[in-house]
Amino acid sequence: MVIYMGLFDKLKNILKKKEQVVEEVKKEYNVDTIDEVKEISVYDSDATEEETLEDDYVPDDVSLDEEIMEDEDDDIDEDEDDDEDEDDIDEDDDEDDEDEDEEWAQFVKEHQKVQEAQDIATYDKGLEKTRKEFVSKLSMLGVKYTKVSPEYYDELEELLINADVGVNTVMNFMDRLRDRVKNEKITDTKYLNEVIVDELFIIYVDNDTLSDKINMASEGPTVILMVGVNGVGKTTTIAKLAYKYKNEGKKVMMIAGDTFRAGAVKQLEEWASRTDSLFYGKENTDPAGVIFDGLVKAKEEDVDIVLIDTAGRLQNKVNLMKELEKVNKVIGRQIPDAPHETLLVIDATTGQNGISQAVAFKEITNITGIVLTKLDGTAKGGIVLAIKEEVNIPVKFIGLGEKMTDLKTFDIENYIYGLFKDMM
Ligand SMILES: Nc1nc2c(ncn2[C@@H]2O[C@H](COP(=O)(O)OP(=O)(O)OP(=O)(O)O)[C@@H](O)[C@H]2O)c(=O)[nH]1
Ligand SMILES: [Mg+2]
Repeated sequence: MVIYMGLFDKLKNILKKKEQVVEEVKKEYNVDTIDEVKEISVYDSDATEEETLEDDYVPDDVSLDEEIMEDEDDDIDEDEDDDEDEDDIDEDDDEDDEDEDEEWAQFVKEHQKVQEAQDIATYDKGLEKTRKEFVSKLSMLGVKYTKVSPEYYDELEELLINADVGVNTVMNFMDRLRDRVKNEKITDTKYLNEVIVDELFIIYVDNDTLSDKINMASEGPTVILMVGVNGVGKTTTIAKLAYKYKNEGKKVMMIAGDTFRAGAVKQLEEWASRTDSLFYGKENTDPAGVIFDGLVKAKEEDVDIVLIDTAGRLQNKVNLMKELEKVNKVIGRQIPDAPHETLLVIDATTGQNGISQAVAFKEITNITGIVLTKLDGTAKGGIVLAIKEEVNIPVKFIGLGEKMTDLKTFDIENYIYGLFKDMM
């Protein structure tokens, strides 16, 4: 039996440190909000973080395929030129590369702290609705009932369920809470709030076999397959991921495996061009075929990260399973061990429905991680905990807004900070 006493104090320290990072960066850059610092960071991409992810735009140019072909020709020309170059010019190139590497390393270091502050600020902002709803009500509850009572428990239970923590999770949680109240002889609800935060945190970190790391290929392209029902945010998440990996200096390609929905291919193509990623797609064809051809290209182009979009219809489970089986087979034939990740995208605003989707998808294909989108649009941020306990697949990314920079690696500490910072 593990005793978790004192965890709350540790959490408090973590939260204090987060606040410190934000304050330090604000001071360094002499700004009032971290948002203003964003202007200072430089990203090597056409798309700015201000760009939002509308899904209703009409792309002005359709023939990106041709562009990729042209790029390829350019590359070949360059290669030929290189061969003709003198040796010393090659060396100069190497030195230039080293300088560039050093510059890049410096840049990364300088911005690491800013990035951390930005991450914290994004969690803070993106979880505002949940914080306002859930946490402020929790505090109010402590004011309404100063002593623990059956009525207090009832209202607490309702609060948690409304925050989409999930019925089973809530039941287990309430049992543990009652035990602790009994064992630790807690009567004061103000102190109980600390125990609640403690226990919610434990739900997530307990039995910590879940890794939120993205499984990267040791060699060759890393293939990330995105699945999920209609409108959850698959395509825009691909755009955000492309933006993230481009900023990390990776060569990114998007493959349009959603060949059914009108406009889906063009939508992705537009995102490829905005994020300066390579693109492969054809409308009205078999997704597996497109993916096959796309992966050939990805290998030829020595791409680091391949992001594959898929159609989101779950009208028939058997069909979807067959489709995904076929897609997986094709991917595995092109690149052994791929897909390296199959990310299920869930819309947090759909609450328990999202949990059901996760359960259904888990049955038909090997989901390696979850992307929880639109957390900014809901007061039901407790869904993160429900996913952990009821689906047991790690949440790898969360969407906290519509900007390119609003997709964040899931970080339990930042999440706890975003939820409970006002309580500390
Ligand atoms: N507020 C907010 N909106 C988001 C987030 N992620 C995605 N969206 C919006 O959700 C809408 C649907 O996103 P898409 O990426 O087109 O969804 P999809 O899963 O590809 O949809 P289909 O291709 O129709 O299956 C868009 O308007 C996005 O801007 C998020 O984290 N926060
Ligand atoms: Mg889509």
